[in-house]
Amino acid sequence: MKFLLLLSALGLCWAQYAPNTKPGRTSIVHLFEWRWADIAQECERYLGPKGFGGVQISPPNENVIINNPSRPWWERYQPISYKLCTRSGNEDEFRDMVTRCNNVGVHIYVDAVINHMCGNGVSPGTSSTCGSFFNPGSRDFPSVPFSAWDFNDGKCRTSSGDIENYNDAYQVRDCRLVGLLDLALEKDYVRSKVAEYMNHLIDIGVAGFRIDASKHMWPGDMKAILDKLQPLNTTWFPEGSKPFIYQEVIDLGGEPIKSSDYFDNGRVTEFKYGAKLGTVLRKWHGEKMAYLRNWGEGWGFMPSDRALVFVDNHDNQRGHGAGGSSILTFWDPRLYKMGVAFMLAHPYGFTRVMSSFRWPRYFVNGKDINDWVGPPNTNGVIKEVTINPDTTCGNDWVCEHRWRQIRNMVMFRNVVDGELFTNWWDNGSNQVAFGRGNKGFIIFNNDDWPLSSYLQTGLPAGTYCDVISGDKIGDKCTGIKIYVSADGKAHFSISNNAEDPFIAIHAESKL
Ligand code: AAO
Repeated sequence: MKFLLLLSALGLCWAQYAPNTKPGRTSIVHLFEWRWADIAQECERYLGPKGFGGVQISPPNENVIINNPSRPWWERYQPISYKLCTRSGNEDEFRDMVTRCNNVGVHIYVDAVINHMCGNGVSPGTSSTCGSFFNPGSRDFPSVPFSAWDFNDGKCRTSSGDIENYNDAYQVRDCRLVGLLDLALEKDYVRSKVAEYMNHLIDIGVAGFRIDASKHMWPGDMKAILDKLQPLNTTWFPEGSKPFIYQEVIDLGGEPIKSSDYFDNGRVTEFKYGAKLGTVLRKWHGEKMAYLRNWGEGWGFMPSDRALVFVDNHDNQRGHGAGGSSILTFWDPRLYKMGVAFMLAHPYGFTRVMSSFRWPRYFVNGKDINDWVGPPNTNGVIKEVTINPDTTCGNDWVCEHRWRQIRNMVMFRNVVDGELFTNWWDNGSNQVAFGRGNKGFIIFNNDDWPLSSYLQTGLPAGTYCDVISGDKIGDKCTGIKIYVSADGKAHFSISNNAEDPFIAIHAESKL
């Protein structure tokens, strides 16, 4: 028993699996391509008060400036140095953001691009976000510094030097991902430079890292880097806290590299989650919501305590990465809200909400030829996130996290945290419901006919405000009211034509 207690205590302070969010805050939001100044304000004016646990930010280190096409979003995945200056802001603005967000209980998670530097074919010069010189041809990045010794050119055995076959794990780890210069992470010097960058961010006060392109690094090399990291800044975190680590590994099955290869280092992105959920909600391939009864490990997903889950990410919402056409995004708002609500209500995994910018999507032969378009900008300068009187965002920022249905489900997840998955009900088709202990209940109608059912909610008797159609404001409800009787049962009716064909109630939406 004592031994177990000791293990769990060690587990707590040395757990890179724990998201380091404040108690009662259970989700993070990816504010894709936002400026640091806007994130700082969003933490104070919205994310803190609404119960968000943290923000995944775009890569903060210096990247190449790409002018053809004009400033694509993906230029940020081509590092030039580890100086903190990008289109999102400089180091002072970064520090200000981290401090202000931490001070309102919202933590910052950095997208760490450490597998590679910029593309092999980029011209040498100083076209970089801090103006640092670099020469991809001679593998020279003097601002780090990295030189030809620090790349995997000698190790890769494909004729192009690029990854040509995902069925060969050596290629995937030792060759260039789409031509990106592959760092030799087996070298202690390279590991130390990467760790120095990450420790700088930890010093400033970040809470963890998304490790980009983890599939393309040997798990042992990554472990060696993580072993060099210092504990989190004690201004905001308990002494000895480890950074939260979640690794981007695309494992949809069928390739030799598995998510489980990376469990020792931290959590891993579960890409099956969004791909499958999209297929179910779209009712493709004979899928139906009734099959979601054993959602999670029962669907062949990784263990819940290793998973970072999301409905869409910055890649697969625009056809990059993996998942394919089933992925739900803000472009399909009705199904998207259902998908995000299902994710936030269900206990599986640690949840990340996507927050996007709108771009001029344009399909030619099924492919979006504008999939490269960068964030809203004026002559390359990222536009401010303006807030409209109705609390939505302007300047083409979509701000899914501010949609009432999504924002209120983030709160739902906080309220039901730790409660069991209970009271599952389905009609054998696409009408399903489930509860979380005696704290919350959600019901969906994705069938083409109305839903009308009298169901066990598990909740104490009372009148509850549906947080999907409205908000509880004081003792009033601006949406649908649900009456739970003494035996925990309540009647629900949901038209198949409802704007949002689902209802959610929880302990704090009780009137
Ligand atoms: C840009 C240009 C390139 C140019 C390059 C260098 O677009 O033409 O060669 O610069 O000059 C992002 C963009 C890239 C961009 C890059 C650098 O997406 O277009 O390249 O910045 O600017 C793989 C990786 C995964 C990666 C994903 C995009 O494994 O790590 O590709 N995601 C991260 C970031 C991403 C970023 C990078 C990495 C690079 O999130 O934003 O790239 O830092 C299979 C494999 C996957 C593989 C995909 C895509 O997936 O399994 O591992 O992801 O292919 O290549 C079915 C299968 C599924 C398969 C999928 C697609 O769904 O089941 O397994 O089909 O075939």
